[in-house]
Amino acid sequence: MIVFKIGGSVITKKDEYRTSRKDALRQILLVITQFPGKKIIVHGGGSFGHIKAKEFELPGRITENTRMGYAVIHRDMTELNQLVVSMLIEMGVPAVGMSSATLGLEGKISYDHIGNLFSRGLVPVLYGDVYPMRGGRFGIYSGDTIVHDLSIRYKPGKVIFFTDVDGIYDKDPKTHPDAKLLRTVDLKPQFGTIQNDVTGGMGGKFSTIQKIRLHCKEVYLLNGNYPERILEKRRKAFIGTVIS
Ligand code: ATP
Ligand code: IP8
Repeated sequence: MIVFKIGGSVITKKDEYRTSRKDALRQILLVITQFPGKKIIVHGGGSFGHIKAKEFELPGRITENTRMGYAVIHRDMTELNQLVVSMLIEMGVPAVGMSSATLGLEGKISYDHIGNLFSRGLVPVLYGDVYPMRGGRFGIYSGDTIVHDLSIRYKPGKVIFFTDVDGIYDKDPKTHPDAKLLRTVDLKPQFGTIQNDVTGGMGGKFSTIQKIRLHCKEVYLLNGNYPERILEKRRKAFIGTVIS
């Protein structure tokens, strides 16, 4: 089984509210469909999630403001999910969207439901979303955390992350032109903060990947603007980061 995480940084314009990058998304999905066998697809929020989360101060306590934020973000994330699902269906994939807004109060996905879809040959498409927490709060369940939970449950052979950069660099490549792509990570990189991101950006992703790694053989990070790079069979020629 392979788990794919399609980053909001590549399928949306992260600083333009609710703006998708349909061509990039289509190219990524075309590559994903070339992988035989069982797969689960997860996508992030980009400008459909993070901008309003910041504006409405989510995650946070339940107030009139966060209640409205919850509704807006769930609507927007569902819209992005439907775009992903519709493209997959047009490609002949029996994809089914599933929100983490239906999570239990502990913030855990219903694996039973995923398993039921899975065992019937359907392809679940999950996404980062808001969810109700215990203790009078609303939470945000990041797509990266979903990938972690799925990894614990399914122990995938590979986990593949697509973002808008070539992989993990020694420092943020957007602000440091001399940043070096790390083919594998054996030092602690520096991570830049991202303005429109409430779930930790690449630094948060890196910590989650360390945990994912305990449950799967290989984690790949590559640029979703060049998704075909993942099809390169020779490990040395692959442009991206591999953590194994
Ligand atoms: P989303 O959470 O919306 O799904 P994503 O998972 O696609 O987004 P981001 O969380 O936006 O991705 O992280 C990608 C960004 O991380 C890049 O645009 C890059 O500028 C930034 N970044 C910061 N530090 C680093 C680093 N050391 N190596 C690589 N990218 C970095
Ligand atoms: O983009 C969070 O998921 P992520 C989505 O994978 C929201 O971190 C709602 C901000």
